[in-house]
Parts: sequence; C-alpha cells; structure tokens
Amino acid sequence: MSTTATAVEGEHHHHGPAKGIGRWLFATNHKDIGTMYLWTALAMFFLGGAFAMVIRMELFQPGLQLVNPDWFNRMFTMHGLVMVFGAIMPAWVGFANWQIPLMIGAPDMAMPRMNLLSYWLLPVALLVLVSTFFMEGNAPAFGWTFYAPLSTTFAPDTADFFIFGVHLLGISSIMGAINVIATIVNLRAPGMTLMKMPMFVWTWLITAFLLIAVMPVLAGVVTMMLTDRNFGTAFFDASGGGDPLMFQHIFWFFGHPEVYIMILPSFGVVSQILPTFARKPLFGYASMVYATGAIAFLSFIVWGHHMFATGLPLAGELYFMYATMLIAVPTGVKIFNWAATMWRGSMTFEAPMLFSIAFVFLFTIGGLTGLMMAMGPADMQYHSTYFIVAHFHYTLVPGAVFALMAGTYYWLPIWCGRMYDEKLAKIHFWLSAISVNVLFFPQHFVGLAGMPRRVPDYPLQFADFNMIISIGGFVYGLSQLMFVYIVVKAIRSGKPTPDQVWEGAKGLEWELPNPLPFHTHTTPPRVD
Ligand code: CU1
Repeated sequence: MSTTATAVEGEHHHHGPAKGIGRWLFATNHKDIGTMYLWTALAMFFLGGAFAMVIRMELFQPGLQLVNPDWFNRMFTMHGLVMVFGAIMPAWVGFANWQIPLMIGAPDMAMPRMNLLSYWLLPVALLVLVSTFFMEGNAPAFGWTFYAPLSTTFAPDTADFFIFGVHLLGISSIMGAINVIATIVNLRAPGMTLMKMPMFVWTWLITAFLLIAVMPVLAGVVTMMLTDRNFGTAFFDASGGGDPLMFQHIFWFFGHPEVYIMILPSFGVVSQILPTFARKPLFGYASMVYATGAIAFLSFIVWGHHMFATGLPLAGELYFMYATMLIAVPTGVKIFNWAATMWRGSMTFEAPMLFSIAFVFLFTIGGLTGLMMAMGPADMQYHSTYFIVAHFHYTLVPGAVFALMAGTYYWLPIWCGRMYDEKLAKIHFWLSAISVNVLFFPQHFVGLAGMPRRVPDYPLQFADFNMIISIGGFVYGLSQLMFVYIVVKAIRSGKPTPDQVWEGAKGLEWELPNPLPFHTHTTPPRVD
C-alpha cells in the first residue's frame, strides 16, 4: 500500500519527542495538550481573579475610591468572560485531554492535530479579548451577557474585537467537543462498553454534545451583532423592525446550557472521587448517567427563566417556571446518589474528598436558590440583585472551581508522577471553604435587601455586609496562590507516586494504571 512509505517517512520526522519550546508548539500528545490547557486555565483564573479583586476593593466601602463607573463595568465584564471562557471551560478541556484517553484505554485523542489547533486558538482568542484594554474605546463594558442594544448601538469599536474573540473561542470549543465525541465513540478499549465508562467520561460525552449544540448559537448571535453594528441590519434594533428581546432569547438558548457545560464535568469528577474515599462503588451508576442526560436535555428548554422580568406572556412564564423546576428532579437523584455512596462507607478525608464533599453541600445551596429564582413572581424581586450573583457564584465557585481543585489533587499524582503535600492541601481546602462562604453567603442577604448587581457604589445600609464580603474575597483569592505553590512543589519535589495512588481506589473498576511518567508518549506511530 502506498501509505506504508509515508508512514515510515513520517516516523523519521517524529524521532522522539520534540525538544524545548517545539515540544509545546507542535504537541499532538493528549497529555502535553492537556497540560497546556490546564496551565492556560490557571493563568486565566488568576487574571479573572484579579478583576474580581478590583471589584471587591471598589465595593469594600461605599463611595467611589478605586475606579470610575466605566472601569467598574469593564472589570465585571472581563471577569465573567475570562472566568467562563478562559478559566473554567479550558480547565475542563484540559481534564478531558488528560483523563478521557487514559480512562477508556485509548492511545490518544482521535484527532491529535485538530486537538493542537483547538488549543492554540484559545490563547489567541483570549489575547484578542484582553488586548481591547489597550485599544481606543477600551475593553467592553456590557457584561458577560452583552445584551443588545448596549453591545450593538452603544458599544465602542472594540466590541468588534470582542465578537472576533468569541468566534475564535467557539471554533476552539467545537473542535474540542468533536474530538471528545470521536475519541469516546471510536477509541474505547475492547470491553469498555458505554455503560461501563467512568462517570467523568460520561459527563464529558454529554457536555461535548451540549457544546456542539450551543456554541454555533453563540456564534450566530455575535454574528447578528456584527452585522447590526457594521452592515446596517437591525436584528436587535426596534427602529429597523428588529427586537432587542430576541437577543436575550438567542443568548440564553446558548447561555443556560453553557452553565451545564461548566458543571457536568464537575458532576463527573465528584462521582469518581467520592467512591474512592468512601471505599464503595458509586451508588446508582445507571441513574447517574440518565440523570446527566436528563439535565442536559432540560437545559435546552428553560432559557426563559432568565427573562421573567421582561414581561413574558403568562403561558410562557408558567411553562418556563415548571420546566426549570423539573431540573431539580435529576439533580436530586444525583445528590441522593452521592450521599448514598458515602453512606456507611469507610471514609477518609484527603484533599480531593474534602473538596468533593464541600462541592456536594455548597453546589446544593446554589441549586436551592436556583429553585427559588425559578418561581417567576418571586424572581421579579430577585432579578438583577446580588441574590442572583450569590446564586450563580455558588454553582460556579464551590461548584465548578471546587470540583476542578478536587480533580487536580486527585489526578495530579498521575499527571506529574509525584504526590502533592497533603497537609498544605488540607489548609488550602479549609481556607477556601471558609472564605468562599464569607464571600458569597452574605451576597444573598444584600441581594434580598435590594442591592442591585453591577453597581460600583451602594447606600450605607449595605456597608457592613459588603466589607465582610470583600474580606472573604481577598482571603479566597490569596488562598488560591497556595494552590499554585502546592502544585509547583509537587511537580518539582513531590514524593514519587506509589503504584497505588489512592488506596481506596483498589478494586474499583475505574482504577487507573499508574504511575504514568509525565513525559511518556503513549501515542503509537501515526500511519496517516
Ligand atoms: Cu438558566
């Protein structure tokens, strides 16, 4: 066959792993690409965190002291965009790259070079987004939801760079999702049937379908913005026959599933970790799979709950209310299963377990406030207050971020072949768990008392709580520096990972073969 010669020739070009920077620039190995995703996400976590620190410093006391209102708007806009698209989503893609091939017994991702392209589009897109700070007109200030007409008629020219950045991020995400699906569908080891797959793989498979379904919707809405802004269309402009509310419908058709894109992999990670440290198999595996699928399906048909205050028709409001409340059913199944997994288990409380247990408790708080907001008439009161901010930060910080921390401590020994310092990790956990509640719990109170979100200043009555919130924010932010220290320390001087990383994983079917040296290239020679 004619491909044989090419294959042999190809081998010459791939004689051993590339050295120096080339190893990273031209990486096609799922581990190297996963590593790049994870470091990029961590850097963006701190950039988004820096914006959050500015926000909390400004709100530390009433009155304007640090930034003017325009800068404040830029800060919360970029905070949201960087955290969602730069930190949480790429971090999960990093996890997917590292873990999915290992967990299903695949040699690599199905399309290694597309994988490389997916990755490199990411820093380019983030650079496009962040470089708007240095352009005339300055960075976008229309919130991460960039509602029209604020983002169309009333935004500076840098909004076009924002649109370009979102397109690039979308292409990167879609290609990443295609790769995940192709890998799981085609490259499972013999015997790895779908219903034997580890929960992390299942949740990522479903996440990938969500991404493919809604990232084009996001691309569509920013394209409509682009043509509204530059080519005389009036999709969102009532004076030209359009409708600004249509923006919200399209945006939230993307936006609500997007929330689950960030949280489903968390469900997967926690479903791996709880059994290991409870020394029991996951309770209700099949129901976990079906619950994940049900949540994903429901996520497409509830977007109107973001729009109760726009004056939906009564029938529409009732529909979105009941559909949204339905999500509590599969979510309840999951929480029950996690509790039942721990029930009468012989639990130990290493850092991954601590973060996972905190996830179960604190994500549930976010779920319950979500249920409160799902009630249309009540939402008219909560709408656009700090109560909303409290709600979604509970789902995304002690939700997604805690699961990312749990997963990192759990799998770092496999990723770098070395153990982290358990004592420091426990301190990191307790600092994070306490400060995250000091940071976000009182936001429920100021929200219910009527403090609006996205404001740089507030009346005196909110001063005490805001100071407490800010202190919680500073402690939480500083504590995450400890995480970097622990990870770097493990990589540089951690004890070598033992044959059995987690004693509790013994006998559980998703136990991984290890230790896998950091620089091992398991990819077989390519024959394309
Ligand atoms: Cu939603």
